[in-house]
Amino acid sequence: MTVHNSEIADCFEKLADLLEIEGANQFRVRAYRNAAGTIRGYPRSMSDLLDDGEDLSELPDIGDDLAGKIKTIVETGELPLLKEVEERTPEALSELMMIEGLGAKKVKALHDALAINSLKDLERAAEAGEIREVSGFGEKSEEKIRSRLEKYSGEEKRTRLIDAEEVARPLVQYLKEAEGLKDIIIAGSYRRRKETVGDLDILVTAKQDSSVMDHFTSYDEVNEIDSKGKKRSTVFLRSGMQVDLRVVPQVSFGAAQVYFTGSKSHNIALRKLGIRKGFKVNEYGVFKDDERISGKTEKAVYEKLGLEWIPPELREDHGELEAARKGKLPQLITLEDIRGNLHAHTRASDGHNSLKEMAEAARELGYEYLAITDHSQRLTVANGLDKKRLLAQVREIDKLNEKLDGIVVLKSSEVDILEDGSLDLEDTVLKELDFTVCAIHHKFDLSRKKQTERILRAMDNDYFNILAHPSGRLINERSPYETDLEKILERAKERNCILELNAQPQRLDLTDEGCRMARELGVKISIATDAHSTSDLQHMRCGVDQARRGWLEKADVVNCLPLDKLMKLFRR
Ligand code: DGT
Ligand code: CA
Ligand code: CA
Repeated sequence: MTVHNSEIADCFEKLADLLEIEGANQFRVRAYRNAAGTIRGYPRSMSDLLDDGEDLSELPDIGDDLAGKIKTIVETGELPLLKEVEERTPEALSELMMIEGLGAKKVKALHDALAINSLKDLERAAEAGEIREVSGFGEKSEEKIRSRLEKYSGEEKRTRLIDAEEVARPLVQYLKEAEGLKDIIIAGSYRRRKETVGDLDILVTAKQDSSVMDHFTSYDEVNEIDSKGKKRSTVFLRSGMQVDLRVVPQVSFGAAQVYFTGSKSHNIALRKLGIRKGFKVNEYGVFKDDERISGKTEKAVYEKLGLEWIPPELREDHGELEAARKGKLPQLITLEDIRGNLHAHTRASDGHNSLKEMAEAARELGYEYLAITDHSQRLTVANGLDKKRLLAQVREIDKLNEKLDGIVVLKSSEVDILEDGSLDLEDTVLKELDFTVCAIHHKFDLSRKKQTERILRAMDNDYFNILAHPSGRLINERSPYETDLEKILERAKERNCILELNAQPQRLDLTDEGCRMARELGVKISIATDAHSTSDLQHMRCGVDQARRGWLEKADVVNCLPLDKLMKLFRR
């Protein structure tokens, strides 16, 4: 059994939640949360690092104590401290914190006043109108809780792509060891690089007498075998993830890849196109009068239908068939097109590494430039930089650039957009920067009209360059704040502003649809990692995946530009 990073992170997050509900020291709570953040999304698994004898206390935000706890979880699958805390404080309380608007204090208040210990209790109390009676709550907040509970329970549980990768990679590794296995591919939404996946759809080809099905169902992460057959089996893994494995004939491998990569609406459009041409299209091939005329490779299947091969990220029936027919598919951006990163933090605010460490790590990735965008003063929780500290950092970057070869560090700031749309730093400071990254970090619940106006007004500032994480959503955690994206894009176009596609795996903000809108309106995008540590710089690939789903080409993305061209773009 391998313990995944996401499980360790979940463990620490739960511990942080419960400790916070108990009213524990804020620093202690934050230490567990930060550690969870480092571990989730870390490019290598903690269990591998330990196997290689690495010192975990050298990871950002992990001290000796936490390193020891990680080791315990990896070795035993549990954390004794969490068990201990769970005995005092009902475990389900941490789930209540998943309801938007319920922080630790409110959860504790509800627990103390109404003995609410679970989502069920909360639902019952909200229905009975008891919540409004608790001090700190009112009719309005009760109503909010009720509607959010409804939304929460109605949501199907989907796994973030990065967490799915962590489950999928070792499974594929394992399956490859099966006797007689030939090809293997993960199809479905995973291959389309959707930001969340419902389940994994794995396709294999194998020799006649292959033991791949037995091998699959005896994987030690399998929790439950839902069905097992010669051609298809479905299991549930310990992580809760459903996995479908299909063994398909070699002659149909291409057709099966097309079919099971989907999306369903793409498949339906293909089938309709086939019918118009007198063909039957299914997971076994393309057929004319019951004779298979194609199916071995994806390319051959598309070709028979008069189409160029379509990249999986585009297979959503959003016009890709027509583009493929006319030979006008976009030349989708790739990770290799990226020349730099325009959003990164250092230890000066809430990052983990020094300026120099970040710059060297970016150089290691082959980048020409890295922008340091520590928070502006208002964000005290993130140790934001006031005017004096920012200007000192500017001088420090100038000095570093003189010494450093092979990469240029850009001077920037993640400037808070205040409620009235003004920026958190004066123009006299902003003019010392190469460009700005501006973002909303508070007052998420303004009306759509007010929130939109706030952003439009911010863009009127001549020093505004990039709108960071434009919707503020956190996948599976926080809904986007409400805005009129079209209006924002139109103003961005007018004012020469850029929108960010934040590549943090839990943000991926803009959405794929937002990217498409931006491209259509001619607004440029910055794909940026918002890195808080050197390892976070690796998340660029997650942003590129999302950009590809949004039809973006190299020319749409500002950090594909060489530095001189980029700097011209920033001058407004
Ligand atoms: P997910 O798992 O919810 O993230 O989304 P998918 O796209 O992976 O969907 P899934 O796992 O239900 O099925 C995998 C693929 O199989 C899907 O993308 C397209 C194909 N497929 C499934 N059901 C149908 C169907 O009823 N009609 C057609 N034409 N294709 C289907
Ligand atoms: Ca799927
Ligand atoms: Ca499936």
